[in-house]
Amino acid sequence: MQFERPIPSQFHCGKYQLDLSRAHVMGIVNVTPDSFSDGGRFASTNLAIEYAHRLIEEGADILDIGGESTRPGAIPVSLEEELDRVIPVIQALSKQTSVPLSIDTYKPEVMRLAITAGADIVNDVRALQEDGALEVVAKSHAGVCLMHMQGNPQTMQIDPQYDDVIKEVSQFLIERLKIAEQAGINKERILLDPGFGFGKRTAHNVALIQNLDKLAAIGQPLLVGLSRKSVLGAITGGDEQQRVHAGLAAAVISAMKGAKILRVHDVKATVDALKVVSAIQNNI
Ligand code: 8Y4
Repeated sequence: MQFERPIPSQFHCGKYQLDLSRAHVMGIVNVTPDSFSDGGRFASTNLAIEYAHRLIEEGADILDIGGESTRPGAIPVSLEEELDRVIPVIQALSKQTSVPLSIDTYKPEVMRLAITAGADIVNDVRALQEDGALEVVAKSHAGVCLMHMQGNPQTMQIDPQYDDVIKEVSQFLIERLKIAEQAGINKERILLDPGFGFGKRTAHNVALIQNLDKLAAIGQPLLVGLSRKSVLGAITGGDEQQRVHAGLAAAVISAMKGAKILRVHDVKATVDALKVVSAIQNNI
């Protein structure tokens, strides 16, 4: 029996070109006062930078830097606050490191200033639907991840409904891909993401994992974020800290169904697990 045939692909993002013949690990760096210290801006900036270096040592291929939580029900932060959180971190890391840096934001002004500060990828849970977002990315050389979400982070988990979740998610992603290309963003710069947990019930998330190969067949590299998410808790019964092993299973299944970038908290464990996938997929 043979595994899913890999689509050879390169991902162009800023000053980097990633060879996606193996799955890559995107490590999550949250720059929020609550996830770090209460010792003021300087302290949280330095803690985020230190944490980023640790993830690189653990084998992260990409770092995803975010200043606003997109968890269900999370409180939005102002543009100024978001910029104050993420820009100094991106500026420092782009000088200190040689891994692509991703900015997790839906705000065009954050995208623009992050790219100027050295960000290579825009990770947008709103798939460039905010006014001006397409133009900011089109004018740059940054890569972009277009993610599916039903509703908005405040209300998306209240009562998600689909007739056919696979069809609806793929139609949305195909439409946003077309619009991004028409705006002048080259295919080589575009990742697609089903957006696990973003306006989806457990059954929707499970159906999307089962059918990830159908989304991969759209032809763009897939980014998958399942790390520590509630679907894993629904399956195993664990709280967030107890979802690491479940997350590894999900990362391995995703990679075997064609996902090219795994957005994770637990970098070292995921890097090891994906080495096994790569060895099997490439007959090593
Ligand atoms: C426990 C831990 C429970 C984390 C929920 C969460 C994705 C993403 C997020 C994703 C892309 C999160 C910014 C939500 N998820 N970006 N961002 N894809 N592209 N929740 O799946 O991690 S934040």
